[in-house]
Amino acid sequence: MATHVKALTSPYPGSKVERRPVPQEKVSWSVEWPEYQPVEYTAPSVLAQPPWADPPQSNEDFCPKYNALDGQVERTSFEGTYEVIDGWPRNPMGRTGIIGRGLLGRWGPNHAADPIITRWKRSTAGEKVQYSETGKPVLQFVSIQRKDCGQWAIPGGMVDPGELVTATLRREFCEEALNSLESSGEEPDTEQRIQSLFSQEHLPVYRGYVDDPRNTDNAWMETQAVNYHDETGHILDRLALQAGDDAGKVQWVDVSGSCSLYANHAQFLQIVAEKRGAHW
Ligand code: RP5
Ligand code: MG
Ligand code: MG
Repeated sequence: MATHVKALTSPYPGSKVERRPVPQEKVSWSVEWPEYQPVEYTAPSVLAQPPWADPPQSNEDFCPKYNALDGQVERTSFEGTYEVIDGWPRNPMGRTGIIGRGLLGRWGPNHAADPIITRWKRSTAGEKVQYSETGKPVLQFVSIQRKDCGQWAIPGGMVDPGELVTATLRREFCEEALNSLESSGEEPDTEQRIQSLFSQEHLPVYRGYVDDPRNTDNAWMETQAVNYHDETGHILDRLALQAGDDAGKVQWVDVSGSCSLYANHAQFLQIVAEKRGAHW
């Protein structure tokens, strides 16, 4: 990804804050722009210092180790070494029109994981459905509707400090698409089905910067997107999808070039479609 687009949109999510407009040709830090005056914004929910957020830079006890594993917090970037100017980490993709952290908890990279769960679209007779013009089979993926913005997305979430990414992928899918946080009496074979889905050979899809609308000059999203595919459809056919946590709705969605999704999630799905020889 060369640059960001959604990370330049206003108002900033969950607020009335307008970003300083940044023309595409001035996004890169290598372009001199002495008049650049970004607005500062860190959401009240972050300033309240919940456990998932760093303290303010002004806190004397806060000595983050940037570009390193800082205790349990991963502060390295998939995009290489990022600059830290006067103690402020700098977005590796360039200017966003906002300084501070916005809605993000961490200064620098905020690491997430995106589980892309797929199956083939099938007719009622069980045949794979092919797209008429290309003759390619059609993939479906589990999509959630985010409560924060109403956009459809991959059911991803933040990697907790010290958590293995494989655990985040599974946990977020269960929380957002199966409502594991609230479901009481689980079907006896649910656990077994989840286990077999996530223990299969998986396809690494993407690692790096996310063009997330919450990004700022000093805090940004990065992710690892991984595809777990149910080739026969028999693992997932009896898993009841139920939205939970920060997801308001969940459903199977056909993978295609007309998918309009949160951040740059559609790009991740395009990679999956290409690697699996599916319609896009
Ligand atoms: C996106 O935000 C990532 O790709 C991931 O899907 C998501 C993680 O944030 P939350 O869903 O926890 O808000 O940038
Ligand atoms: Mg979540
Ligand atoms: Mg989420």
